[in-house]
Amino acid sequence: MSRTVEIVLSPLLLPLVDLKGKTVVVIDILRATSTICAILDNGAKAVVPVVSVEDALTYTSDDYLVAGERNGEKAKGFDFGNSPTEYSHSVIQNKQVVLTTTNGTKCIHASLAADEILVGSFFNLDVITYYLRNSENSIVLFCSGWKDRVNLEDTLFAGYVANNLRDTHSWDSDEVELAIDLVKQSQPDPASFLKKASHAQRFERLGNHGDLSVCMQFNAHPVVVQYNEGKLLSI
Ligand code: 3SL
Repeated sequence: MSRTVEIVLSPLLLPLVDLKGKTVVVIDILRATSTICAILDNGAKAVVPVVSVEDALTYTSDDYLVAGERNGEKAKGFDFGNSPTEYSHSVIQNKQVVLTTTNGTKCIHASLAADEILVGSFFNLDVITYYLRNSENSIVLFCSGWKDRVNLEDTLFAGYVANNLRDTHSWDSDEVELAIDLVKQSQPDPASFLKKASHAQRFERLGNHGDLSVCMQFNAHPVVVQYNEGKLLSI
């Protein structure tokens, strides 16, 4: 049977898509899924995505680091925030990172009906493309957006992935066409293109001048990240 690609541009649109038997790639470029790739590539054993700050704070053993943000800022009582730059090898080696974020970790939990859940970011673009090309499943690229609104950076990444699957997958979807057009518009410098994104502007207001360009480092953390029984693991 032929394999298809769909793009979900906002969590509000997820109910329109049947996830059964499919692979979902959750995308939150700024910054949850970028940070997850960095954490696992830098030597953590696992990331445990949880929905609420309260759930995260129940992980009190020394094996766990509790991390994440609300509205872009480190949540109260947490060890770490949600910047990929915080997670060096020496800090997280052999630890499990319990992570809750405003949008990204919620979308991982919203995808549980799928056959498989993966995490996508520019950090793992090539390896995830390779993995998806060789998978038997049809694919749903699920953009986390910002509080149910569509955003540029997740749509752009979905466009990159869909474009890379042209030879192996088909689509009948204006969302896919739109996302691929965005890739064309973003050339030759997609990181600069994203400076106008609302979340990039939010970072500026919060004094975060670095994470946009960090999260746009293509293939800097080449890990395939899969959700398995409550944990995200590098496979
Ligand atoms: O919404 C999320 O999941 C976060 O990635 C948002 S932030 O970039 O950490 O502000």
